[in-house]
Amino acid sequence: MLLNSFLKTSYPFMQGGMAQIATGRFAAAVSNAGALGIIAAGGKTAEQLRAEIHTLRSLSDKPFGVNIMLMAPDIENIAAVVAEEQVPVITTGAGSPTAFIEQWKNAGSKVIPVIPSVALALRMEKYGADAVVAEGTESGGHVGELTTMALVPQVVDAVDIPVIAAGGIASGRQLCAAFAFGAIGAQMGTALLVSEECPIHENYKQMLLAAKDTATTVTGRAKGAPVRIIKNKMARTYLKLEQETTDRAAFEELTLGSLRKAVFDGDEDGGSFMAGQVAGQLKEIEPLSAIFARLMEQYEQTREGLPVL
Ligand code: TUI
Repeated sequence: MLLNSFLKTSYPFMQGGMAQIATGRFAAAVSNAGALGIIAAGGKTAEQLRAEIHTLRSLSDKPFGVNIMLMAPDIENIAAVVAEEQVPVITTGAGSPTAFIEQWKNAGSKVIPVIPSVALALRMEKYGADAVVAEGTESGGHVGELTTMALVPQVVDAVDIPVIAAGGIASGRQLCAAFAFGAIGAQMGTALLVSEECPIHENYKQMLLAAKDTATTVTGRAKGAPVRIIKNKMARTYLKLEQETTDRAAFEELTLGSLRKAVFDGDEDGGSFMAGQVAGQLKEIEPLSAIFARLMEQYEQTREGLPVL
């Protein structure tokens, strides 16, 4: 079964979490354009999250999801809100959601943890996850070690639940590769940052359009909180800071704080501009509908052009 049948969307795409960026309004736009829009709970209080869910429901009657950032300090209350609101799809990141899966499934949600390894995929399957997103280190934000190319086929071989590919997907060719790896569809984040609908500061969009293939770096690897961001003054400061700070929570707060500077203020020196390695591919700002239509067209062309051996 492909992701569009699994999620009841038009396209086999879902949106990545994207803390501070993916509001109810943005997620509604993604869902209305035919993919699965996802509200990011990261950086929000439980009641702020509830308000975003209500905003989305006032703007779209399509399926949607909420992404739960598991390092959040108020995680118990956030987990309770998505259960109370009977959110159709719940994705999780930056940790293991095993403590919440049963609660969410009892509320009728599909639970789709985002994982960076086979071991975590197997654990999620055992605890009742409906599918997993296997996310390669090409992604923006909090990342694992393995590339999408190495990770996705190994996860597909290891589990019996559906696998969605993420990390390094922003074109129809990459979507085609995701299917070749055995995934049922793709999760995308970075590719959607340059949509007209995406509510990030204009400077953030311009940095993405100017980015080259090598524009991103990973901060925090040594401290167990690796985060891929665009190389700027902030990134260089971080790489230095992580040698001095050991407190993971302090690091997360700093990251989310500087993420706000990027998203809302467009602070090119002080902001933490999370982006995946596909940033170098992004060439223009388009409506979401045009991004999705282009991906499908490129996918068809790629498929037809594959060599028959
Ligand atoms: O979660 C993401 N991407 C994110 S979360 C985020 S907000 C944040 N910012 C700074 C510091 C921390 C969080 C920005 N981008 N992607 C999914 C993902 N999950 N990638 C890696 C993981 C992951 C890591 C460890 C999943 C599970 C895990 O489990 C460890 C364990 O065994 O508990």
